[in-house]
Parts: sequence; structure tokens; C-alpha cells
Amino acid sequence: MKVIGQDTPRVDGEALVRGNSVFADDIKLNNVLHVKILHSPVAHANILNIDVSKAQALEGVEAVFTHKDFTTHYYTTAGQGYPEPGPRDMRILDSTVRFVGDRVAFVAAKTLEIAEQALSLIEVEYEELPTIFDMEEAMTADIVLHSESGKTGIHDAAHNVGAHLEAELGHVDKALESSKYVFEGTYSTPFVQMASIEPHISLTWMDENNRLVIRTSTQVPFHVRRIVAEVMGIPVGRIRVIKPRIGGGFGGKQEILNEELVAAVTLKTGKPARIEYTRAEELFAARLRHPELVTFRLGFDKNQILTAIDLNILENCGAYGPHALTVMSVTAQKALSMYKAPSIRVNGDGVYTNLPIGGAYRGYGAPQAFFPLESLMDEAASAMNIDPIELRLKNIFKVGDDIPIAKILGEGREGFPMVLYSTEVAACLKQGRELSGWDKLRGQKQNGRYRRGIGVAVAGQGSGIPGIDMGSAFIKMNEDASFNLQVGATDIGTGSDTALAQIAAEVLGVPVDKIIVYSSDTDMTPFDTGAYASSTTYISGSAVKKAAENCKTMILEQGRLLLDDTEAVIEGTFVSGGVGDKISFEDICTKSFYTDEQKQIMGTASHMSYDSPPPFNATFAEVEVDTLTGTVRVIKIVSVTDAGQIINPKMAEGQIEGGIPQALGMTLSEFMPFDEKGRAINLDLNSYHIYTAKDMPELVVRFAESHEPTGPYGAKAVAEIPINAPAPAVANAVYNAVGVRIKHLPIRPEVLLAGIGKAD
Ligand code: SMO
Repeated sequence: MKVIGQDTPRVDGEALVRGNSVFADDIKLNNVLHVKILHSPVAHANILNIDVSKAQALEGVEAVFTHKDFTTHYYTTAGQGYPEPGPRDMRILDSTVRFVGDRVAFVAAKTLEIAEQALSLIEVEYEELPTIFDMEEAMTADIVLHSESGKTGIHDAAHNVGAHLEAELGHVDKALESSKYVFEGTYSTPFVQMASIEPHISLTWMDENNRLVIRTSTQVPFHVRRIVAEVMGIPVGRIRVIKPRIGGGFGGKQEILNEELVAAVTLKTGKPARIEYTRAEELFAARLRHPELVTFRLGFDKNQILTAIDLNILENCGAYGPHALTVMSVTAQKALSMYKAPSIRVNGDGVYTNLPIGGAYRGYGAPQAFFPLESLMDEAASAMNIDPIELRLKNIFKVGDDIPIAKILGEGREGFPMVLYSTEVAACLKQGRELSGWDKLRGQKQNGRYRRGIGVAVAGQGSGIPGIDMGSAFIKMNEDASFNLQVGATDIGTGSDTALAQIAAEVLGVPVDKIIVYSSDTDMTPFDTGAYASSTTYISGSAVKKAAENCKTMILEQGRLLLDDTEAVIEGTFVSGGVGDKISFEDICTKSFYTDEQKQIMGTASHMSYDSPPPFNATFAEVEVDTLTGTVRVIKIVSVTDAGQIINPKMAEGQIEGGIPQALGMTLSEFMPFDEKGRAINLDLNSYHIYTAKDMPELVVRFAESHEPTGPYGAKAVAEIPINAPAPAVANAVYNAVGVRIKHLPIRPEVLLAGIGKAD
């Protein structure tokens, strides 16, 4: 292959580096109205009265919206396929508020300052209601968050259960009873936030044909179009959504977060509107990773082979349930797609609480699965006195295995049968073992103030949502043998435009700089479900490959017509006939435009897959615990990934290197506590500590050689996989260092210190 597997420069790299006007907010709109949201200061209340007269009277205020403007429609803000799998439990504005940060009103004004001042002039009379912050309490308390009729898809509103999940294969209870060993553990993962550099920003205006244009920082332009059309009651054809360059999404932008608000302003006033979340709003009023309290029971026979896996999930949805069902489904699917066990069972409840809203965040339920699973595997290994790597190798799924959970558990509906066609977990473990110095470090006796340890964990993810995700592509040829590639696939900073260009270039036999990529604009590009579930390379990439092949077929046909030789073949960038006659791609296109056999050479294709091949990863963490302060320093992370054929090694490495700090943040530094009133405390990046460059350990990032037969050129996904294994690898390393098992993230020094006190 000429282009696949090469470090070609990013197609958007130069524009980004030059600081060109590429992002949502980089255009200037005339007479734009600035939109600000009034967020609820209380966690649960009925709005008895809301007086906006003073705000409305303020000079420069053009519109004020309250719940009285939006009385009927329930929808979900989740940017998912249609019909959406989760509950429809939300209004644009409601007369009840359910968490500190819920939307009470929004205003549009000539300047940001006036908009902010107007918010302070809105008088709201709240009737405070009792609150629930605890997940277990949510199911038994006498408080109901969503009692209104008209909301749909809520599993059990009376017990605040937004979503529920249960599935069993085999006989888990029987299998556990007759197992030689049974291990059980309960673990939890916390609220964490994506902290994308670019916050949520949306701009709207009416175009010259009186159509609504939405330029927004999103992962899901086509879902934005569909949902805004629905909630505003206007046809899809009246809306154009433009996705410019995006400064990171990580799931946070798989959401219709504020597009509907600016749309309402523009539709009402006819004027352009703009909204930008502050960092504080990102932290308390956007979306966070759902905290989950997870209990695993693992049964093993005398040969340390798994007999059963029993999984119980309690998921904290916060006040509303976008992604409630599907995040929990992914927790179950990914946990049960790693190790082969004849009996498996999952029971899950996603519960409402008066806290910020859980949403999509890289890994999408999988980090919540692998921290518990891989911690318990480590406990099991030490209890059964077997090397943790050996225990994993004995139990992982192998090539050719059927993955039974895939059939019974899809995302919000039944799944599809799945056979594992490629897995290199064993190779990842082997490489990581060597690169991390496992055998040397593992057995070292530790004493003194600073104690080192090493831990390992493995993880899987998916490549798109089987039977749901769909991508499509359009390629047209130009007379210099360049090609416009138009895709609905949504590059959100991942580099997917470049990967797609490489795929097209490989098929067409031209250099990558001959491919001009445009993504994505609902007027200009064909449909794509969007950038989530690690789907772009695998799903949209397959669409691009097919479209390029169709385009190439047309080049050949056209070349044969022009040469008058039905046997002619493509050689490089020529079509060559048997008599030594040949015609270049450039001439084929130019003649086709202007003189002979006139037509546009182009190709289109769509792609959907019932397969979702898992990429796999093994992460080794070396840590140093300070037994005086209880702090953990990560010294080195070795991350080895099987993502099938790597399309662009440098970009793939970038994905891994970006996922690790997010995982380490959840493990060690990010912390979102709430006061007794449900108010988030750490509302800036000074106090909500994301992992930064100076915190980073030495990273060793490698890929295991692999080929996925169902993927474009053998590729699987690489976007989400690196975030899953670092947390359990670090926790296992901490155990190795000081003998303390941390079951609740983040690892807090006071908890670790107390544990060390007991262990010593
Ligand atoms: S968490 Mo991603 O938007 O599937």
C-alpha cells in the first residue's frame, strides 16, 4: 500500500497551525444577538412565578424566553439515531428545575454584558422540593423527578429509574455455586468532564432564502438538524447545519446542547444569534461521564478458567436521561466481550438524581466497566496465585470465537451475532510485558517512604454501533486529477478527514494532496450518523472506500470509451490500452468535461455494518506511592493497542497519547464534589484538575500488528480504546506497591493513607 500506514500530514494541519479562521466562532456576523442562559440555583424546585418584565425593559434586550414559551414538547438532547433509544424527558425550558444548572430562562441581547445584566433582572419564585443525590436512595425515596405524563421511554418513573437493562445467558447462579473460586467486588467511577479546549459554541442566522443556518461545534450535524427541526416545528429542509473545524468533542458534543436556543432566538427575531458556554457552564451545565457503581462476581474453575460473570450496574443519570440506556448497555457489552465465560448476566438501572446530566464521554460506559472488571481480575489473580497476565491470557476471547453478548444486547435494542475476526490482545500483553519491565519490577520488595509498583489491565471497545451507524461519501473528479471528497463524517479534531483522504487516495492511486476533503455540512455532504462510538474510520471509511472504487470504475469506463478499447486497464494514473495507447487521468477528466463522452466522473456510496470489531489495548502502569502523603505519581505508562491496520501511525499515536491523560485525570486528579445543596464546587480548571503536560508520565505507545477483515484496508477504531485501561492499571499498580485496593475513583490521598496504615 502506498498511502495507508503512512504518516501523511493532516489535511487541515496548515490551516490550524496558521491560526486561520476555521472554528465555529471565527466568523463575524452583523448585528448578532448574544444569548445567555439563566441556570437554576437550586437542585429541585417548581417555578411558581417568573417575572421577566425588568429584563425585557432593559435597553438592548431583544428577546427573553421562559417555560411559558415552550409548553408541550418532550425531547432528548442525545445526538443519537432515530428513534432515539433513551427517554424523552426534557423540555427546552420547563416549569420544574431538577438540578443546579438546569435551564430557567434565556435572553438575547445586543451585547454579552447586557445579556448578563438581563439575567440578573429576571425574578424567579421557586418552591423548593426535596432532593435526591444518592443513587441507591433514588430508587426508594418518596421523591419523583419525572412524574409528568407525556414523557416517554422512562423505564420506571415512580422509582426514578430512567433506564433498565437485564440479560442472561446460561445459568449464572448455578455456575457460581459450582465454581471452585468466586470473587466479588463493588467499585465506582465518578463524574468527570471532557474539558474540550473549545467550549460549546453555536451561531445561527437566516440566509438569503429565509432558511435557518446553524454553525455549531458539534459531533452530530445531522442529528442537530433533525432535533432542531422537531423542537422548533419546522421542516428539516429549512435548516442547514455547518460543522466547521472542532476543538475537541470527546462525546460532550454528541449532544444538542444549545443549538435549539439560538435557533429559537433567530426564528423569533430574524437576527443572527450566538451562544458560547463558559468553562463553568461546561463543568456544571453541559454533560459529564455518568458515575457508575458496579458490582462484579467472577466464578473460576480449578484451572482458573472463568465459569460465570455476573454484573450489576447502578448508573447515575443526573437530572435527565440522554444516553442513560446506551451508556449502561456499553458498560455491559464491553465488559462481557473481553473474557469468555459460559454463563453471563447483567442487571442495570440508570437512576435520576438532582445532579448534572450524564452524557457521552469517550469510552461511553466502557471506562466504567473496565475499572471494576480489571481490578477484580487483579484481585482474583493474586488470590489464585497466578500471574495477572497469565490469568488474562487464559480467559480472553480468541479469533473465531462467537461473542454471545453482542447478539442479545445492542444499544437500546437487540444486537447482532458477532464473531471475533481479529484480536491481538495476547500480542499487546506480550509487548507491554517487555516494554514495561514487568518481570523485573513486579516482584521487587517495597519499603521506605516511596514505594513503586507495576500493574496491568486490558480493555476493548467497538468500531461503530452495529446495525445503526451509517456513513456515506461523494467523490467527484476534477481535470487536474484532484478529487473532491464530501463526507457527512465529522472530524472533531481527531484527524478523521485525513484518514478518509488516505483511504480515497489509496483506492484512486493518487497522492493524498489530490484529495480535497469537505466535512460536514447538511446542505453539501451526504448523511452520516456522526462522530461517535469510534465509528468514523471503520464505518465512514468503508463508505469512502466504496465511493472511491465506484469513482475509479467510472474513470476506467470513461478511459476505455476515450481510447475506444474495451480491454484497457488502469496503470497508475493512466488508463492503458493493449496497443500501447494510454490516456492520463487529467486528460480523461478534461475530455469528459469539454469534448468527448461528456459527463462528470463521480462516485457515491453508503456503508452500514452488522460487525463492530473491537480494538483492544493492554496498559501497563508503573507508579510511585508516597506513603507519607498518600499521593500517587505515575512514572510510566506503556500502552499497546490492536486497532487493526493503522491508517496513519502518527495520528493514531496522537489518539492514544490524548486518551491516557483523560484516563489518568479520572484516576488521580479530577474531582467534582457537590455541597449539601447539590452545587458543584470545582467550577474552573484551577480546582477541577485535569491532567496537564507537566503531570504526564513517560509514555510508551505501540501498536500490535493486526488486520481486521471487515474493516477498510484492515482497519479498526482507535478513538476511544486508550481511555479504558489506564485507571485499573494504575489502581493495580498501587496495590502492587502498597497492598491497598482502591475501589472508588479518584484515588484520594486520605483514603490511600488510611489503607496504608492498615496494611503496614
Ligand atoms: S462518547 Mo462518543 O461521542 O461515542
